[in-house]
Formats: sequence, structure tokens, C-alpha cells
Amino acid sequence: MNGASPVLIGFLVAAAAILVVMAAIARTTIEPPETQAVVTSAGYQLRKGWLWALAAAAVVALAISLPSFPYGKSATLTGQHFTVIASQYSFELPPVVPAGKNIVFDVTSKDVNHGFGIYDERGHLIAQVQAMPDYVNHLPLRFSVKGHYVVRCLEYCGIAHAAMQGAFEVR
Ligand SMILES: [Cu+2]
Repeated sequence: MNGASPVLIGFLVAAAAILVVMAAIARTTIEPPETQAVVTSAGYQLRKGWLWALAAAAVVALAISLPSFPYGKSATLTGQHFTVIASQYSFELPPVVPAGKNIVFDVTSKDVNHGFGIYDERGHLIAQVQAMPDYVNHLPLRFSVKGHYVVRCLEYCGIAHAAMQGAFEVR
């Protein structure tokens, strides 16, 4: 044995702290209880204080965050457009898209709903949009990292959905 482990020391410190708190709570029960009126009035005061504090915090949080709320604003669709057509069970993709430029994927489907999910070389999902029949979804993007990007279907579309993949290069 070469001394007590940090886990044991941590446990003993926490146990001692809990004992101190328990003893302090037990001491308060020695005094006769406060009357209901006193307790209720203090409780209502506390509750009112919390309500106003939370309301103020909510107003501040909304004022800070609402201006950058993305919904209701249309993204700018400037830049080179690339057509993406999904179908059971493959993607028609541009082989190469440019890095460092604004581009727009115009995504549609030949048959059923699919997902168009773009994964970078680390396997992170960086963007996705639905591929829908008779409808074109525009996905504006700007690739800052060159490389090989994999596309996976993100919506169950049939028996071979799990194998539905594509790829393109960013150069
Ligand atoms: Cu699918």
C-alpha cells in the first residue's frame, strides 16, 4: 500500500461535507417550527423574486439571440449552381465543386423522398437537405476545406437505403 487513493480521499471529503450539512439540518429541527403564515409569505416572496429574475433573463436572452435567428430569412442563392438528383439507390452528383466559392446545390429526386447528407473526410456531417420528387431544394454552401466528400442518404427510402452513397471532390 502506498497511501490512500485520490478516489478514497475524495469520497471521505464528500462524506464529511454531507455529514456537516445533515448535522446543520438536524440542528434546525431543535427549534419549534415557524408558523404557516411566516413560511407561506416567505415562499411567495421567493417565488415572485424568481419569476421576475427568470423573466428578465428570458428577455435578455431573446434580445441577444433573436437577431441571428435563421428562419424566415432566405439564404442568398448566388454562386455556381450544381444539380443533384437522387433516386433509388444512387446520387447523380457533380464530380468536382470549387473550394472557397459560394455554390448552390439544387437537389431533387426522381422517385421518392431521399436525404442529401454531405460528410467531410473526418466523417462529420457538414450539411444536409431533403431530396424530394417534383421539387428542388437549394442548399447554399461554401467549402473551405478541399478533399473527398461522401454523400449519404439520410431518409429511409427503400430496401437498399443503407447502401445509398455518392461522393465528389472539392478542389
Ligand atoms: Cu435512403
